[in-house]
Amino acid sequence: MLKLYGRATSSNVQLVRWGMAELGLAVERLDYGFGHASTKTPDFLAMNPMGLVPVLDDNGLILWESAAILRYLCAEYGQAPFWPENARTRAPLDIWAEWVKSSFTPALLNGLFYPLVRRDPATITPAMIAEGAAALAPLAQMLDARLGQGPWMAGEDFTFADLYTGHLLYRYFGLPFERPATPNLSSYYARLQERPAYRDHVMVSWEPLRWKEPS
Ligand SMILES: N[C@@H](CCC(=O)N[C@@H](CS)C(=O)NCC(=O)O)C(=O)O
Repeated sequence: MLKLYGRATSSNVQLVRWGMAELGLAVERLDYGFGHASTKTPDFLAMNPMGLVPVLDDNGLILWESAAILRYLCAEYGQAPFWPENARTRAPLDIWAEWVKSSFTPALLNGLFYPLVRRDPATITPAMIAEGAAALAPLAQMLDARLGQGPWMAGEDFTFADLYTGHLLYRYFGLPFERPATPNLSSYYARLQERPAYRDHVMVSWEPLRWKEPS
């Protein structure tokens, strides 16, 4: 059986775990990372020299980096239209997968999630949050424009691109900051929440990650 190392509260683990559920794959998930088993042991570092989750073990094939893991799972176990075989069909969708990882994710996590959840609130000012929100707004508007009437990133078909795009929206819509009006993105998020796998594996409370006064 596939083994996934990583805590359920990690957005990168959520991306992979949700993908596995959409692909109908059985998996044993092991709690590693913040608040759980250490990722800095020699055994773990031998799997992922970065000492981060997620790590996938597929029958001895060890993979790390969530985006690469998910692409592997789609290529190995997925089929069209979820994972288009034709490179010319897949590449325009893959742009969005890459863009979410390289642009939307750091803007959301570094600009808002860490300051609002993971850092000492005494060190955070309203101006910092406003700056984070202003940097993220045009990116959310790009997604809104791409989605149009949807229903999905590819149009009619739910594809791998929806995993990359959708997995951070629970944080995007759940954090307390000012968002621009994005009607297409809002209705897309409502549609995602109708998927049991999204509710089970992405809509996971981040409260265990909240900053605590050192004891
Ligand atoms: N680029 C990596 C980032 C992995 C990453 O930053 N993982 C975080 C959790 S989201 C982690 O392992 N944090 C340390 C910990 O939980 O102990 C990926 O996409 O897999």
